[in-house]
Amino acid sequence: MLHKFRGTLVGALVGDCLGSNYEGVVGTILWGEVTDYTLNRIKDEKEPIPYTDDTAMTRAICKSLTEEKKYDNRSMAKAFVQEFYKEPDRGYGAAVGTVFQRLRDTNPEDVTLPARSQFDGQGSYGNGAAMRISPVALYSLSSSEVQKNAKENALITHAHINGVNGAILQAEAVFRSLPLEPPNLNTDKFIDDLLEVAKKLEQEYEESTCSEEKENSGHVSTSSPPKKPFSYFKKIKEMKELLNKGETLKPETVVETFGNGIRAEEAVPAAIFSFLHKGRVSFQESINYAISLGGDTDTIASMAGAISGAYWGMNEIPELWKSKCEGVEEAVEFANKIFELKKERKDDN
Ligand code: F2R
Ligand code: MG
Ligand code: MG
Ligand code: MG
Repeated sequence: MLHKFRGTLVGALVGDCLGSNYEGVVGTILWGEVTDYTLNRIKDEKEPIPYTDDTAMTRAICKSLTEEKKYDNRSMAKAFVQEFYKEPDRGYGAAVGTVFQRLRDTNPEDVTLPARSQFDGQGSYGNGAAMRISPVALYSLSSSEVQKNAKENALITHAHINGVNGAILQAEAVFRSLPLEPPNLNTDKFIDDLLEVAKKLEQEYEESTCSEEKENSGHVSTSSPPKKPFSYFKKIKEMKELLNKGETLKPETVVETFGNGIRAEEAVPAAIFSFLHKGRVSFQESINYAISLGGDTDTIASMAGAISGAYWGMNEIPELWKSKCEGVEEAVEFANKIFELKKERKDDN
């Protein structure tokens, strides 16, 4: 199992580093261009290929977990703030810096407060919570713990339900890949499990907004939750249909179906799809494929890399990528520590 913990964190890291070369490219990218970069041109890189905010925040989660030896949201918020002010130029989202500034300057008792005031009280729907969440999947002992910790973690920066649910589903995808034995991936089962999670999340949200409306009737509401959240359930169902068509899928069709943007509702399904469609072939294919979708390439490749790395394990990640990307050693060290921590937690239970 240790090689799968390492695979998860190093998989997320190499996806970020390699994908960042193309972040923001509009439209899909030719397969030959992607593979020429990831398998040939990077051989000439003299300096390590730098990681971006995706990895900086993943490392902050690892740091908090391994120092506290438990999940603690105040410590998580502190780790994000420290990491951001240490290296603010790692390519963070435009709005998330304001959250870190308010966390640092006001030190609120409730660390989710600054994020909740963004975007007229709706919060950010960016993919920044999902992109960093893989260590939470490694640390957690059960699916319900994955969901609880991922939600708490997301809320530090992303109050929008679509940002939160995206993080939960990404964490679940990593968690559910860990025990699988490659190469015979049962994609239908994998999707059905995620469908169940998405359905429950959407039902819970509907129930909570209904009871909030009842409580607020006659009062002026201070926040404005989105009335109809994005349905990850429907999108994952489309994923199943697309995969079962058995045709060669044009990347354009895939981008039309899922999108490839900075919104969690686009990037998370695109990453899960990249794993299910190409990740069953090899780790390498899932990264190259995720990048070829264009758009938010570092983040989609990083999330696909975390899921695929959890499935294939460290040994299946190309040596070239492990030797060229910045921060591989630290990712391995964090994986080792979280592995030990989880073992201790299992023994105590
Ligand atoms: N920021 C980037 N890429 C831009 C270019 C970086 C360049 N390489 C450089 O170095 O300068 N990438 C990173 O950001 C994404 C994660 O973003 P996150 O953490 O979710 O940030 P934020 O600011 O919360 O949300 C992103 C933007 O989405 C829009 N937005 C979010 N919620 C909204 C809402 N409710 N209403 C309207 N707009 C909303 C805003 O424009 C936010 O700034 C990853 O791709 C990571 O790699
Ligand atoms: Mg980034
Ligand atoms: Mg990105
Ligand atoms: Mg380093």
